[in-house]
Amino acid sequence: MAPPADLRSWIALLEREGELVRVTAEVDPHLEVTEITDRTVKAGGPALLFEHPKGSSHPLLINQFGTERRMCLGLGVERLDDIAARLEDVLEMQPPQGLVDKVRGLKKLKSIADSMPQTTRRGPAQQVVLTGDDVDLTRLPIQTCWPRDAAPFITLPAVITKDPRNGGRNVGMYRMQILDRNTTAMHWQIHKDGRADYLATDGRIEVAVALGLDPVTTYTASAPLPKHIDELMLAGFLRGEPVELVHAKTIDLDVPANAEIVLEGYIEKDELTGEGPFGDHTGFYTAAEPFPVFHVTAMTMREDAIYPSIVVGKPPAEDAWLGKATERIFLPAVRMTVPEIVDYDLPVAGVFHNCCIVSIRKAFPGHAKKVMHAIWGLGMLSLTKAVVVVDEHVDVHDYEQVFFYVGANVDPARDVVLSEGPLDHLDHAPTHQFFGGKLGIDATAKGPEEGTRPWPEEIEMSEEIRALVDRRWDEYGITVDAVRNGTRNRLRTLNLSRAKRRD
Ligand SMILES: Cc1cc2nc3c(=O)[nH]c(=O)nc-3n(C[C@H](O)[C@H](O)[C@H](O)COP(=O)(O)O)c2cc1C
Ligand SMILES: [Mn+2]
Repeated sequence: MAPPADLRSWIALLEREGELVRVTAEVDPHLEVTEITDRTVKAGGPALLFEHPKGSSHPLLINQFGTERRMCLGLGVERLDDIAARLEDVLEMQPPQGLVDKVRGLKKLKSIADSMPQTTRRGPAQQVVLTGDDVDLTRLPIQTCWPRDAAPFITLPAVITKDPRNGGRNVGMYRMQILDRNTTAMHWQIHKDGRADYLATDGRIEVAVALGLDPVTTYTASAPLPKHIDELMLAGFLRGEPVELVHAKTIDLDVPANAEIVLEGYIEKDELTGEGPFGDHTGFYTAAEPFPVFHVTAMTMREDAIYPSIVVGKPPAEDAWLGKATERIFLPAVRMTVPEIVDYDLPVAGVFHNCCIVSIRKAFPGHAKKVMHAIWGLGMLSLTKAVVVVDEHVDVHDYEQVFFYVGANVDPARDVVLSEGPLDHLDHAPTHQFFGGKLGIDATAKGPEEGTRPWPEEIEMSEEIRALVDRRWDEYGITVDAVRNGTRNRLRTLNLSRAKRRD
């Protein structure tokens, strides 16, 4: 099934699938929406369309990505791993062998060529054009998420810039603190591409912010692509059709034609403002820090535009599934660089950068340590604070199993690596911001060259007896299903599923 073409068809799909509740009661975007959403997300509940947010005539959509099912619906796939398979196919293209191979190769190349964004003359995003004094961000139902937040924040934007050196486009998701009717802060963290575009500017950089996109394009704004890759190209590839762009009204940038709302404007190189505090996905308030000021020169929108939002906070929050989508979609790219990696898991409770569990096909002494250092050198994964390495047969998504091997296979004097490196901009734990300690735990089985005594054999029942018990099961009169299948009563992968069981 093709992913939805815009926010409206996405909302219609959610409604048809029983995945959306329209809230008709008047609700305050100041804290009240957060409390409702947080309870709904943690219970695995539906997307919410607040039709009458207090103080605004624009409806507010939230929790569109709050469950695995909705994340998959939004990306148009059955399972998140299906996307990885498609990407792997393209990434691992080999020179074609025969005619059939050539035709297949051409199809793949076409899928890449068709991913490039296309420009059109008109788009619904510009049905209404407000400039000058008519620009007024307070028309939008922008949430103040948490009690100590400095102001209302735009939380689900796709921020578009061009690299002043080569014109390459970048799209990223960066929170925006409302300063007044037509200015906001721009939270470009130190490791991000948006920040790099800004730093490469002499004076002024033009910026466009798209709000209310089709789910694929919204997702790609959060995807950690290398600097030179346009996020809109990934969006086109995932959608199976190009993203359509229209030229902005007051600046020289193209913006998604299907957006509900677009903010056009600019940032001056050295104009900074105090940004924060903001209750972020770390589960803590991030302290106030200087960030650039965004001046809005035009606000364009659809008639009856719908404003999209997201609440982050203590995990699990709605961003859990955006992160899980990235984990799954980027596995082939990770494997391209480190092919011995079988799978990896970034626990939601570890807010993605605090912990990475990785399974490897171990082939030589010290291999687990090699992989730790590879992770600490790989794109945004380099910010990972703790890496746990297990053998290929361990299911990295089964935390009980992982914990078993960490307990059973680790001699801390031999298997723990303490290192140093860059850390997430928002990590409050390190003594210095941006930089600090790294922890690696090698929970693989050790070989003789790694200086150990002979490693014992793991307990496994013989195939023969398992087959016998399968055959005879009914004779035993034990009726518990889980026991019959020999499956352990596993804790499910994500904390989200545990929350779901509460209802
Ligand atoms: C809901 C949400 C909010 C985010 N807020 C910020 C933010 O305020 N600042 C930031 O630098 N990154 C933020 N991120 C992460 C970036 O969107 C992500 O790192 C992305 O890859 C940045 O794009 P870039 O690599 O092209 O700069 C956020 C992600 C999500 C899902
Ligand atoms: Mn980027």
